[in-house]
Amino acid sequence: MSIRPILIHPDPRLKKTARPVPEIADSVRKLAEDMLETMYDAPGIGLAAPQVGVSSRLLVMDCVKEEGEAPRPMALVNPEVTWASEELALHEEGCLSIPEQYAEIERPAEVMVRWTDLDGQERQEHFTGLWATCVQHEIDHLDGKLFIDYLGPLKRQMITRKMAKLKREKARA
Ligand code: K2U
Ligand code: ZN
Repeated sequence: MSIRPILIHPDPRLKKTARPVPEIADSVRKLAEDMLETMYDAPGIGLAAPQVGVSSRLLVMDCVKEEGEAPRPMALVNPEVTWASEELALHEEGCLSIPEQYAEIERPAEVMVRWTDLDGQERQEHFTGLWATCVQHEIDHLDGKLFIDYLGPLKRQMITRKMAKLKREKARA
């Protein structure tokens, strides 16, 4: 298991549409394992492969936040939203690729997602609450979309400039 560096916006690799995973090889299981370790270390409750520089349709998440509740690490390969509720929900979102920036984002409150798990089994689950927000945030990453893309152009530009400055300062350090 290894912790992988997380790409920081702006980065063209975060804007690419990721390619479907052709088969569940051991390399995919290893990547998912590394992504979960990287996510817990961040800490975060979700992580998509493009965020660690791999342009493949794989995401991990564990949105269990209650202390004492057993963690529920999930790895979704080639995930697809097959149904989304009309009802919308507003949630404050952040992103491990856009550190320290948060905004209220509106998304369908509930989604049905179909994916292949690491055993190669087809799965389908109905997500609500924070799980629904998170899985939609992660699937957006697979399509090269960031939560700031839902903001107005001025706010998005301000955040992008702030991140670019942060990266320049880090590069100088
Ligand atoms: O994709 C990522 O960057 C991981 C996000 C996922 C996420 C963002 C917004 C809402 C739900 C999930 C990170 O977990 S950011 C840290 C975080 C943790 C809890 C709630 C919001 C943000
Ligand atoms: Zn994110």
